[in-house]
Amino acid sequence: MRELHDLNVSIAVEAAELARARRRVGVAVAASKSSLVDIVTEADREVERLVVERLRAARPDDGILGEEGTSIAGTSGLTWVIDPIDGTVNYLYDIPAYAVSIGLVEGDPDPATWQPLSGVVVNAASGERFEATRGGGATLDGRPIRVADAVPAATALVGTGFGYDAARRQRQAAIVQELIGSVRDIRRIGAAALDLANVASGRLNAYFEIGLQPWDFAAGALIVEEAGGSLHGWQGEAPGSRFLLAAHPQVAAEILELMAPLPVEGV
Ligand code: LIP
Repeated sequence: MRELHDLNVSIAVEAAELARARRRVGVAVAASKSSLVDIVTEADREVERLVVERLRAARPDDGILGEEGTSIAGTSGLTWVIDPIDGTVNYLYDIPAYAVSIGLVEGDPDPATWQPLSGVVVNAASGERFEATRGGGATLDGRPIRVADAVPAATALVGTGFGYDAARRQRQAAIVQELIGSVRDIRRIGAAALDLANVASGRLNAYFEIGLQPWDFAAGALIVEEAGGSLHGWQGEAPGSRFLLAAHPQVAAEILELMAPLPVEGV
């Protein structure tokens, strides 16, 4: 396990350096995906290519799932789940909140069944490195991290996010409108991997989002759990695209209660 995790860390750090170097010389939109505002840059693709190349060389029998299209079935029973640049819109606007996120899971890259083993999230702008191994705890730049102590929801700082479809964003905003009066405040940081890292390091009391993809949270979810936090899906389901909440277990219970009457299913 140590060897696999060290491989994850070294590749994520190298990938973050590439993303940072490309950011320095300027970034352009290469294409849009699910909507006009769901953009991909050439750097997203280049960073994914680098990560895949390194993994294929070191671990030819493993599977790989990447946001920018990589989908390789493995024979080893292990799968790497990659978001080459999470927070791509921040990256385009040079807002220093974008990250390389690499998770290693046992089983298929399906959040309902996978067993996360190793997770690394590197903020490519600041260089901060969040990491965890199953049962090994979570660290930031090598120092142990823990979720913040439990607080009442009324004083909880809550992160969230919005999708690339305008109508969906309006439905997501309606959920936030219902919740915002019952918590300290809302933060929209723009990168799920960093939102999860912020929960794990006590910079947020909670984070929830509807509509995430497996690569957005494959690494960050393990980092939250290993920092003493809990992950929740909607109405007892596994955390996933339909709904994901991360927080200290007590804070999560209160926020789930607050959100129970809200039209989350329809988002
Ligand atoms: C982003 C997520 C973020 C979400 C954005 C987008 P991307 O991922 O990290 O939480 O709100 O809509 O999905 O597209 O930058 O990799």
